[in-house]
Order: sequence, then C-alpha cells, then structure tokens
Amino acid sequence: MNIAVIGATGVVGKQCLQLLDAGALPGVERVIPVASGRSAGRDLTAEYGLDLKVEPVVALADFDPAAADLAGLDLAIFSAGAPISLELGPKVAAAGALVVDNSSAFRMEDDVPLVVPQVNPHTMATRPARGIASVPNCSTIQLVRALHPLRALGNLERLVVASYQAASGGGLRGLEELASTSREVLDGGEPAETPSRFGRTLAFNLVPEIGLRDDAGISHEEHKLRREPRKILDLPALRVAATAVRVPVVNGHSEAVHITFDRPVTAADALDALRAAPGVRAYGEDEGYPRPRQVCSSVESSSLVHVGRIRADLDDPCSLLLWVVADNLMVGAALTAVEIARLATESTWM
Ligand code: 2RA
Repeated sequence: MNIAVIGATGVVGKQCLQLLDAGALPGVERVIPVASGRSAGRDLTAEYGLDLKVEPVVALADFDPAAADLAGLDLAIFSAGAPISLELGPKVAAAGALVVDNSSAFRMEDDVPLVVPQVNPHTMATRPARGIASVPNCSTIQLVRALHPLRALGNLERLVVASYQAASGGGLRGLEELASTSREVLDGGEPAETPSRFGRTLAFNLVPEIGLRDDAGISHEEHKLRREPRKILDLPALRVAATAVRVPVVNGHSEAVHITFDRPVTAADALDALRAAPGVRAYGEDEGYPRPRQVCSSVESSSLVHVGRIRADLDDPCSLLLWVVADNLMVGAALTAVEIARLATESTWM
C-alpha cells in the first residue's frame, strides 16, 4: 500500500508515521511524507527514529496527486488543517486514493462519513461517495466511544459536557506556548496577555475558549461537541450543552460528562457496560480515576478511552456523571485515522 501523510511534521502527522512504523496498518510499501516547503527533503525516518523507511519530505507545493509517480497512491492521511484539506483532498480522492481527513473540512458533509471505528464502522462498508472519510474532532471521539456502550442502558436524551483540553490540541505552537509562558511565570514574570494560539496565556491558567466564538458566544469547539456526536450516533435531536476549556496540560483531553437517558439507570450498570466495551478502560470507585499524564504514559494506555468517576445524579435517576480521559493525539486523531484506513483495507471495496 502506498500512503501519503499530509502534515507529516506536525504532532498528529508524526504520530501517524509512528503508528505506521509500529505496523498498525498491514501491507505498507511506500510512505510519502508531505509538509511545508521549510521541511522539504527532511529524513523523518532518522529524525523520528523509525524502522519504516519513509521517503524524504515532499513540499506541499510540489505534491501533485495527478503526477505519474503518485498514480499508485492508495491512501492519504491529512493532518494539515482544513484549508489544505479543502484544497487538496478532493484532488487526491479524484486521483483514486482514499482520503482520511483529520481536519474539520468535510465532517458535516452529508456524503462524507464521520467515522469512529468502535462506534459506526458500518459507515465505511462502501467506498465513501467522494473518496473522503472524516476523522471527528479529538474531543468528540473520546466522548462517543464512552457513550456508545451506555446506549444499552437506555436512549440518550441529553448531554452536558465540559472538556478540559491539552495544549497539544493546539499543535507544536500550542506546546511551545505552554512551555515558554510557564517558564516565564516560574521565573517571576507575567506573560503578556497578547492574543496567542490560545487567545490568552495558558501558563497556570484556564482559557474557556477553543477556537473562535460566534455571536451567541459559543466556540467552534463547543459547536463540534454538539453537532458531531449527533451525526456519529445518528441522534439528530440529541440535546448537547458543551463548554470547551484549554488547560495547562501537555497532552491528554479530559471531559466531565452528564448524561440523561430516557429511563432510570445505575452507575453499577454503566460500569459493567463500560468494562465490557472494547477499547475502553473503566475504573470502579476502588480503582481510582484516569488522569491525562498517566493515560498518555504508554502506547497501550494512549490507545484506550479511560472512564472513571462513574456516579449517579442524586437528583435525577435517569442521569449519570462520568469522567472521560484520552490521548488526544492518539485516540483523538492519529490512531482513529489509521483505524479508519484499516477498516477500508479490510473491506471489499479497497
Ligand atoms: C484542539 N480539538 O484541542 C482541537 C483541535 N485539535 O485544539
């Protein structure tokens, strides 16, 4: 299989290459990393310590999916932002490759599947109409993977979600900003409150804004947490109230979730359902609870959705509260992208 990784030098692109290096996708033959012109020619096999021989980085401006030497491209994983996906994705798909897109570009398009392999694998049973499959937003993926097993307890009626999202969600710049402003504060300084990757300095702070806010004061991230689960779970009327907060955590998103069902449910039944769910690590009260640094401390743990603090709503027998943690670069992006690609390779149409 010949694969292009668009955005190969970003945090998600690097994670994708490491997963391919670990054999997460069988039959890989050619890997073509694509990135900005500044990175052209870089040897990522050496830089990232891979066993997998990937080709020297190709500059985005020089990447022509219609070119003869890319005629056999089978798959392209995009992690370079919506503008590049919008501009290049359809061309790559038209040239015959399956596009698996980590950006928000096509997520809400009716003819583009929004795929979480553990939740709605059927959406990849046939080749996507436009040759494009979208990876949901990182905070959406962990949420729906926690919700899906609980649907056995009753129909979901309403969600109230507060997400606590790591700096790595803002890419390399986000990580650099967290580090530099934290050092500045620890050295007794006060980072300037100038507009930044996160709108305001993140060091030892909380920033209740991820992405631009609309006239109603709702951020892009909060809109994603409402509309994407509705599409993935096929619940167009699901009521969702979301608050997305950037927190001074390097990696790993956390979510406080309040779920209302159409019937009474118990925390014990929820724990049993979560324990039986593949890809979920459920924590009983005697097992502590998940925290981002621990969740992101190994490949195995980073591949799971961790659910703890499972408890009743004392004022509503039809509601439960959960604490959901996952590695936003792995579960939230790269691993899900590769799992979608693997769904395709296991199908009859690819
Ligand atoms: C963030 N979910 O955390 C967004 C995009 N990765 O910034």
